[in-house]
Amino acid sequence: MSLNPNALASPDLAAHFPPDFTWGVATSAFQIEGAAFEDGKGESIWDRFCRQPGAIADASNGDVACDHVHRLESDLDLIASLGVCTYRFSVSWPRVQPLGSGAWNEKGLAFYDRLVDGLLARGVRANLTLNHWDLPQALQDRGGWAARDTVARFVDYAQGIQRRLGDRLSAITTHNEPWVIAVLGHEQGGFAPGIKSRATAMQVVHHLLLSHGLALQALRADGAKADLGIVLNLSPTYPASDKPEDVAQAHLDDGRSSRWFLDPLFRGEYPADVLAHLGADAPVVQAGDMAHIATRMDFLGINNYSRHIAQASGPFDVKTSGLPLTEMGWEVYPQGLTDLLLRLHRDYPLPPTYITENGGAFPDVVTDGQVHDADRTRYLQTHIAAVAEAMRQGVPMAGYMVWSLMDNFEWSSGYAKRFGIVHVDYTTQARTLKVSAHWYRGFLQAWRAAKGA
Ligand code: IFM
Repeated sequence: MSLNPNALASPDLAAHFPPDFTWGVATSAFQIEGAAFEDGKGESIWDRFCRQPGAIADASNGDVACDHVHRLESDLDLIASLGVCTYRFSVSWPRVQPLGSGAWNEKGLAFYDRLVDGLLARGVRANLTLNHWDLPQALQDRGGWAARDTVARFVDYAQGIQRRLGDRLSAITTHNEPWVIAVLGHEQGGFAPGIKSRATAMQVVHHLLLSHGLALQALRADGAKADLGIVLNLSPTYPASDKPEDVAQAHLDDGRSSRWFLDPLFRGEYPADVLAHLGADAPVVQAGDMAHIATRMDFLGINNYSRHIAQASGPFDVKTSGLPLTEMGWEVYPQGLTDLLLRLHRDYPLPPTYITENGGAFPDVVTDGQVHDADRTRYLQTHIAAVAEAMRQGVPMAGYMVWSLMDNFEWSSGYAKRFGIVHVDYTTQARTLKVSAHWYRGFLQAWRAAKGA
């Protein structure tokens, strides 16, 4: 990387980013909202999954989470205080359409009205994700994402949200991390809805991608004002050695986790090598589906946290380097983000591209009112520098969003893993800006100063 460590000081790093770059923080509905059974909200698959014994490490759930629904105004003030350009959040589908079809819940829609209006009133853009995993349980009872009918239900939901909020949104993301929904939720079963079938998982991918493409078409036909796209979780994959079998394994792993999504979205076809690998587990594809999936996107969102090192035999992921690991056991490797972006730019016709999530879980404690998260601060600095380097080499980067605004419910890990730049005390719901949040705010001030704003 050409940026030297001294360039990580805020003004030097900020100077690498153009005035129209979009800086943000991100969350998702289930992870922060709470109010899980209030004001007419329906049950989601995560509400149900959390109640399965052993599903969540600390046996917790999203019933209260960060109590965001009841603390909306002060949380909006918190977001604005950071000086970000945008706030990436998701809508809880069962909060606005409790059964996933038919009747809408006015109280749920009104909550998101207040959220969007509150952002705009504070000079922050609203970046909305339709599906960050909390599918209405009523739809799961009818087959969930494995059922083709859910595609039509999703398009209807997307249109309903745009009708209500679309005039005030800067971006609409269809799905967050379809790989996680499919593979962790339907192949490995460690996430909701807890199914363990590779064939089901691959059908789920297909229906997610199809519903994405059809939603984009429907939203545009309805006069979409917001930019439309999808968010993928992508990690660069490296072979553990230059042995041919490790190189082949890396190609296959990359195929299953990245090309399986990128090829249909950008080329209208599933990669032949992965199709052959899947055999009878490959999805059922109907005539015309692939063209719908490849509907032009206004942006691509990428969530990146680490890299993957592949080997033909032994554990799935190799941890050899001695580099620091986050609390999730994920290796800190910022160069991987530059490598990933360069590779995507080389292989696909990228639209404006955003890092929609990046950050780390570290064991933060409040001491004398302060959280000294030097690890996270360094993580953010080095990954932002990695984005700058990719831009310098020509990748069309348009924005960067920290995961996460605040500590929250980390899915099957419960509340023990803290990703926030704002600390949450779950007993009192007190929010405390960590040193990383102070750094990010100062960095954004430096960026604004550099652009003369
Ligand atoms: O918390 C999650 C988020 O919901 C999706 N992307 C990864 C994050 C950290 O695991």
